[in-house]
Amino acid sequence: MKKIVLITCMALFTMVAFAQEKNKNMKFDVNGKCGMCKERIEKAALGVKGVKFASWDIPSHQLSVIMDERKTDAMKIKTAIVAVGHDTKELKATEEAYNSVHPCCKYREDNSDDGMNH
Ligand SMILES: [Cu+2]
Repeated sequence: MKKIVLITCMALFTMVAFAQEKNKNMKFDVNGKCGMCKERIEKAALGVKGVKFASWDIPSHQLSVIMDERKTDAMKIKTAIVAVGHDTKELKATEEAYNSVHPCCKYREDNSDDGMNH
């Protein structure tokens, strides 16, 4: 019986250690088009407490973040990003937030990658 308790404790400890990384690396899709979007997305992500690094790649639409999982989680970052008008896979920006982006950043109407024109 003691052994089972010990194993359970160790398993729990391991899970917690894995779940709460200080410098957790994450990548997820964020919709956008150009350098202005990049700035807006990164600024929004970095504005979330616990986010140490954010870099959005224009051609692949991938946002890479490094965050402290004890202070934040992916959902909080996504919430901040949709609040400035950029869609993620799980969360979509409201019409109001989307309409606040610059006209050249309207990624929903036109999916062409015109990042070079800005
Ligand atoms: Cu843009």
